[in-house]
Amino acid sequence: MNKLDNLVAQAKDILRTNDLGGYTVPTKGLYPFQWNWDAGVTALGWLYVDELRAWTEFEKLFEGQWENGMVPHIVFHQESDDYFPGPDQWKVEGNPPSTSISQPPLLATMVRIIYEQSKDKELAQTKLDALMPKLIRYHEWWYRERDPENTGLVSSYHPWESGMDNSPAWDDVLQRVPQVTRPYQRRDLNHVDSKQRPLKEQYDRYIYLVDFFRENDFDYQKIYQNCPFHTQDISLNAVLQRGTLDLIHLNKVASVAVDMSSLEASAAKAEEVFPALWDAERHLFLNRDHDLAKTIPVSTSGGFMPLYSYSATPEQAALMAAEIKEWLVLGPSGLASTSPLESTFDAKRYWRGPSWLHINWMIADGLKHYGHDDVAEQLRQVSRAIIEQSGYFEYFDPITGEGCGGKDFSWTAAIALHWLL
Ligand code: 9WN
Repeated sequence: MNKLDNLVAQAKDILRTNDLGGYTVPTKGLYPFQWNWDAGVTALGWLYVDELRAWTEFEKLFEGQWENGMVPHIVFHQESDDYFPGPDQWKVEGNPPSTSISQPPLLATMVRIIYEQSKDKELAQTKLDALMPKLIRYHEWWYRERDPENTGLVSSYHPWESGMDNSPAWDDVLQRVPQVTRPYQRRDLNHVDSKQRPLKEQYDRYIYLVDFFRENDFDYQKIYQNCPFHTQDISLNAVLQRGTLDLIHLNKVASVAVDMSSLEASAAKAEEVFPALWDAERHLFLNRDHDLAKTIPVSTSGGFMPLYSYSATPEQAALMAAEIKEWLVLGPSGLASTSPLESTFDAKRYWRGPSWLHINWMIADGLKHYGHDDVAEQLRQVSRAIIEQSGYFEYFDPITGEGCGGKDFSWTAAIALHWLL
């Protein structure tokens, strides 16, 4: 087998191994359940293995959708002692059990890609038609419950909701969250070197928030008013924006078209407020601290995500493309999750430095949209080089390309099948 065939075979094997029967775990051991944005990216990989299976990934995730439309960040399809905090900590009633927070909503965009690229068009139409009402309810939930004052930006209440858990962007806001005093036992450190994971001090605050949601009966109004962690995450808002635009498009090809005026209005409102998050000196967009009503001055890869949602001006896109090229000089093995120039940069610690393949792909997709094909291709080449060098790890040291975190990782394998091989 040549090198390429070997990489393809390995990636497909990873999806099959991590398949627990209709849903794919991110990696065995470390993450034994179905995660929201992982499921979206992983479905894209299944497209190259088994189209029907790609659609099942979404259907399984939506089994966890709440009455109010929310799609949880984890759906606990079966029990496992490998992960903390599990369903006994969240205490959400429902079958299957789930968490009470969500994750960056990239499902609609992944559904669109799979719908357009699948070969079995009849299957795709049937599956799309069934998924549309669920996707619409999910997006409506974001705007209704997470932006109740119609500011144009949705709120996040937990670093886990950003999917970029220990990003230095959240450090100051997280300091306002008390540390739990009750004992608990982390399980992630049984699987991964502690130098590549969040600190205990951060976990103490993550767990406080889990208790806070439960003690506030998961009531969105109480949480909006009182949650000590309250951010407006630029990356999540960009993912939502792109998803809504894709959903509006999908409504035109679905067998039954519905009134999308409310989602159209939400997308238009977001377009109005994104410019306020642009930082003219850093050449990227910033996250926002809701309670202090100001932007958070930390440069993260999430700040480039408005490329992916088509929310930047051509001038801003050109400045971001140039900035990305500079980051790649300092960290040549994929786009660093935190700027290598930030004092908080840490090449191996999770979202404080390492590069993540699905982020590289989304940003490259945005760069292409704005005509920066050269930088998009550079991101593709460096991403390809790290899997050749290190295999399908969860994330990679952006300076050395060393694989970090969990190995045989589903979304890394999926993005490789879709974008790199
Ligand atoms: C908490 C599954 C998830 C990803 C996140 C990543 C990590 C979980 C954890 O793993 O988060 O949700 O326990 O560390 O940060 O982006 O979805 O792969």
